[in-house]
Amino acid sequence: MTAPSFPPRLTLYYSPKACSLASHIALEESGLPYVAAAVNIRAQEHRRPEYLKLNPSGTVPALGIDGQILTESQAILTYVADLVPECNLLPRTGTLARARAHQWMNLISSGVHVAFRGIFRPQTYGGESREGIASVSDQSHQNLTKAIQTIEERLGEHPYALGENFSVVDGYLLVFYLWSHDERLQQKLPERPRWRALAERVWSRESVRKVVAREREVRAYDLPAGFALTMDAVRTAA
Ligand SMILES: N[C@@H](CCC(=O)N[C@@H](CS)C(=O)NCC(=O)O)C(=O)O
Repeated sequence: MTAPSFPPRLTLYYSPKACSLASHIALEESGLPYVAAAVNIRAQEHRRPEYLKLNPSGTVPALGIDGQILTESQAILTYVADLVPECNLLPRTGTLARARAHQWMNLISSGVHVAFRGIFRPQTYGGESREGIASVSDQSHQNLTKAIQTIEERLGEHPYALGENFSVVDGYLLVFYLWSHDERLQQKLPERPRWRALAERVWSRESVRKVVAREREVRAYDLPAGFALTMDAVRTAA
């Protein structure tokens, strides 16, 4: 048997401003070579037979690794971080800090992301009836409000989710901070000053601006006030 090559051939299938942005940021931070392949959900590209053949779940992110496919943000973020231990994108395996990272990633995936899905696409959980949609949407706003309170409590006075240093968790948190400014939100969300401060810190990273600029060339999505980005400035920096 031949040993796996290093670095593996990596292809990230992403959609602009989707949860795949976290994996996109992690790859850019890793410094590893990778191909970024856009699968624009708004254009229904995730339902194309070519993509479904590659990734039957039809979701993003999906990471091609030497021809195999890995899905689920938490798995991808962990895999990428472990490819480059020298970048400290996650704490070492076996430490409490590592478990804390998974605690965060699970909260984001099963709490925050799921609440947003219930708001943006209530049919997923409530079916097509008007009552089902209204009930899921309302409950999801409540769940999101609770998740925001948890995020604010857990961040405490630390600059990053895991304490003093940037990790893949912070890129994951940035994605949903951007979502929390989406115009489709019909109810006011609680103030979230700590989450905002973290998002601004993450936004100041060159890797993040580069990735967002790349994604916005596929679909020019809105950014919250204060997250200005001119493509010319990013191209000059790149
Ligand atoms: N649990 C998965 C969720 C993946 C997911 O739902 N991705 C969305 C984009 S944010 C998607 O592909 N939606 C298309 C669809 O469900 O049809 C993860 O965290 O990676």
